[in-house]
Amino acid sequence: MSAQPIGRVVRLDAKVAHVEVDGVVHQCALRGQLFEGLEDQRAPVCVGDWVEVELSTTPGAVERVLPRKSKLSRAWMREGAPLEQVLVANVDQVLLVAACAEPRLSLHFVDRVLCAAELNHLPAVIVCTKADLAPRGLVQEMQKIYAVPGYEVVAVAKGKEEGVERVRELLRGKLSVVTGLSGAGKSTLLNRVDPALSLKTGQVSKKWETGRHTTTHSQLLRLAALEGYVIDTPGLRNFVVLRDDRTPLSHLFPEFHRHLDACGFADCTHSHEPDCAVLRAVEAEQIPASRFGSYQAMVEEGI
Ligand SMILES: Nc1nc2c(ncn2[C@@H]2O[C@H](COP(=O)(O)OP(=O)(O)OP(=O)(O)O)[C@@H](O)[C@H]2O)c(=O)[nH]1
Ligand SMILES: [Mg+2]
Ligand SMILES: [Zn+2]
Repeated sequence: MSAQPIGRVVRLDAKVAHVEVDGVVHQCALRGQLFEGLEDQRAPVCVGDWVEVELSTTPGAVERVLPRKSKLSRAWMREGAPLEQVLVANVDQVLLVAACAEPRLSLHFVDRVLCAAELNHLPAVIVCTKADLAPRGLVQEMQKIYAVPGYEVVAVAKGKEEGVERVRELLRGKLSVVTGLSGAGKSTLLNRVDPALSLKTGQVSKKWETGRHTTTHSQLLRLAALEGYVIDTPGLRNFVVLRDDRTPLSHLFPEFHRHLDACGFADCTHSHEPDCAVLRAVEAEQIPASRFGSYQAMVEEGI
């Protein structure tokens, strides 16, 4: 029996996976067997997946998804029980694009995406776009906050090349996913990194201060000059971290780690307990207040 060809999913429409095999993209249906035993999953395949395909039929078909090296997922709420929505698979890092303004910067959103990256052991970098629209001191404040857990913050401003060049360096030789709120400037940033991409970009609604979901599907793109790949994704509206039972939320905040052993109770939730080393560190400004605020909000969410 000859081995089935293997390719990578570069785009996914409702029921069709675009799979690149040896440089050629084939449209493939999803076999029913792929859905078996995946009741806790929103979909069996995502962009970035390596898959076995059958190409002798028309259309071709995805037969099997190969084990994932990494993934970035979130909770997809349906009838109360969260499903896992794997946004992308097999990426090396997360580029989290957060606009300084239009749409307004949400540190809660930033921290949730960072937690999802931590959960999947993916390195993450924050790119603060629209630095030209930023209130004074905002970029410096972001850099100060995220230096504590150890995330790099790159600022990108209209008309300035500096940050874009740093982003190119970060993307070189890797497969990266670019994610963030709609209208944050993900596609604009990628066009600046490599103008040959010619991605569609959109306006931010003045009334609602939200993007308009200009990018409608995830797409894996090659950065020829950088020998790398990126996945441009549709903007998210919100982000709920899908937690596993083995990882306490506090473990997803790197700057909490060195304090955890010093709490009075072994099962301290770092919310109300006396003798809590995390709370002490927040008071001593060793843990940024905004990070602790995000932690508390996620604890209250209780998913
Ligand atoms: N002033 C300023 N505007 C920017 C910057 N980056 C992006 N924009 C504008 O922000 C708007 C949205 O940009 P997009 O690149 O379409 O945003 P996106 O994140 O891809 O949005 P979705 O595809 O909807 O998720 C466009 O009008 C861009 O021109 C920037 O650094 N400065
Ligand atoms: Mg876009
Ligand atoms: Zn504690």
